[in-house]
Amino acid sequence: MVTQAQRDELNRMFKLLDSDGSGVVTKDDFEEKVQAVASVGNRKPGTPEYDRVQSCYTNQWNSLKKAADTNDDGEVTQEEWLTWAEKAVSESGTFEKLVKETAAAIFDVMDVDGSGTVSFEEYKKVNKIYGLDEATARKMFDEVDGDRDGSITKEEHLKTQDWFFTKLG
Ligand SMILES: [Ca+2]
Ligand SMILES: [Ca+2]
Ligand SMILES: [Ca+2]
Repeated sequence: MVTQAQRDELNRMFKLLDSDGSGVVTKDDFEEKVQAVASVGNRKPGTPEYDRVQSCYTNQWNSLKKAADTNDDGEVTQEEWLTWAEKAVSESGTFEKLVKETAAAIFDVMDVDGSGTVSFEEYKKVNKIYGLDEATARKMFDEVDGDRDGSITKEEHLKTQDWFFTKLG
């Protein structure tokens, strides 16, 4: 069983996944993110940087489809998402593993120059794609940047993913 707070959060995640707002999550939603994210670092098709972004989102879509597209029609509906995600949340470790894998992949995408850390400039640009304004991005960045040195390491980034399980669990 999941709590109402967890269900609200899962619904919010579904909306984030549905980039084009069509009401279902399909490969197109991930394609759209590839274009948007690649444009941030001026990563052009054909470059290794672009391939990195593309494979990140292709993998995310493939895992999601495999896990949640129960009737195998290439669309993950909100119902399919909730059915799978609620089950995964109640099974210890399953959902956590997916969230962490996704978070790690997103970190690599945010780290435009491949320095191993994410600066506020990088963070701001990628989060803009997800509809966050600069003030909100600043607030989130400061929360994630645990040692306040002005950059986010992968460890700091992954640590913040625990909130879903600790706060709502
Ligand atoms: Ca969609
Ligand atoms: Ca489906
Ligand atoms: Ca830091």
